[in-house]
Amino acid sequence: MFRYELIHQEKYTGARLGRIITDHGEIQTPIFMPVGTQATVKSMDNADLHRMNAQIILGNTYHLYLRPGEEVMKEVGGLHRFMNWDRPILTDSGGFQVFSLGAIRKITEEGVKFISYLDGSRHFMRPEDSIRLQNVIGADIIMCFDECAPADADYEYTKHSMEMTTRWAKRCQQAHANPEHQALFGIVQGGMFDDLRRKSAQDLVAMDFPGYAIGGLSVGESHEKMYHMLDVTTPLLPKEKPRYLMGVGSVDALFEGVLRGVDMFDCVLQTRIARNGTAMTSEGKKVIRNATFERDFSPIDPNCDCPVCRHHTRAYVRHLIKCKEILGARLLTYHNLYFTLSLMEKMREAIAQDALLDLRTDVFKNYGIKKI
Ligand code: PRF
Ligand code: ZN
Repeated sequence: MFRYELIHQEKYTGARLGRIITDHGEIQTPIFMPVGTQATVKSMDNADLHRMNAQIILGNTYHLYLRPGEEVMKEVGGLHRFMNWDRPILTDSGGFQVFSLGAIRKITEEGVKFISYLDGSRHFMRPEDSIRLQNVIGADIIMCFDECAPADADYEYTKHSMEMTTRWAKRCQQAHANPEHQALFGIVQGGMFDDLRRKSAQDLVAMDFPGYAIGGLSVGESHEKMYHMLDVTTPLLPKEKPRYLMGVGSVDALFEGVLRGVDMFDCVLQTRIARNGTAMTSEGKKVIRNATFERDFSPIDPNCDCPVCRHHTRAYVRHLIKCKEILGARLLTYHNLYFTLSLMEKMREAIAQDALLDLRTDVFKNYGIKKI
């Protein structure tokens, strides 16, 4: 059932307009995927997500494995039923979360030993376990279990890590019990080394995955470095398959990724900064929590037509955030996601006209981003 269709490729850039077809419907690409780590996009319900036109959301195997656990997931029949979400879902494999959530860990060829962030209990996850869990969770797109090496890892460490990730990818492919309904993506690693990136991409492409992610970026390296690594990687990926840049979602990186041929993005930035009182607007990020906005009765973003901007003021949202009222976090989360999803829609419209560079010039100027 899973299929990617390339609709249009820009003449002078790598940008692609396309669509992904899954059992739970279509996704227009390039797309941003709101993150729903614990079977919820924090503070948003399904009606909110439909209203903002979220086409696909992301779940995390690591969190769902620890809570509510495999048995509950099995009994309810997967994450779609559990959440009552009927559009596409993608799950990350747990690899990255194990590394980013601290109290780990022994990484061996066999798998990863880690300590639960909930109760300190000991766990072991192998590539086969991640795939079994992702089969039970039942997302439309699932990810290989990988190691995301730190940005400052040396050549030898990164080489071994990348080669192990490729061996794990083979094991993931063999363990996958539901390839008819769940597309398993390979994840390119290789850190900040051109030759390791190329080798990773080549070996994974030879394994013929239905889609490819680019992992191990946005882990502390400069944006220039990240864009360079994308320049090295995306040209090696098959044109007829989707590409997903993991954990990236700032306005500048969304443009630069799309211009280099990336089709899918996810990031916790939008929802995380919302909860601490920051809005993404057409005029750049605004810390709505600041005193400047105490008597500002204009909308969060004058150029946004989301319900938050239509019905509420900066002063009101600031008040809610200051009082730690949960509605404050909710309103800003809605707006930030809406802002990002509309930006992706504008990008899709621009690509169809071979005009993404013009849109970038416009958006960057207003947002206050210097072109590099
Ligand atoms: N691997 C996986 N998930 C990820 C990453 C990765 O490298 C990143 C890196 N930015 C975010 N999420 N499996
Ligand atoms: Zn808005």
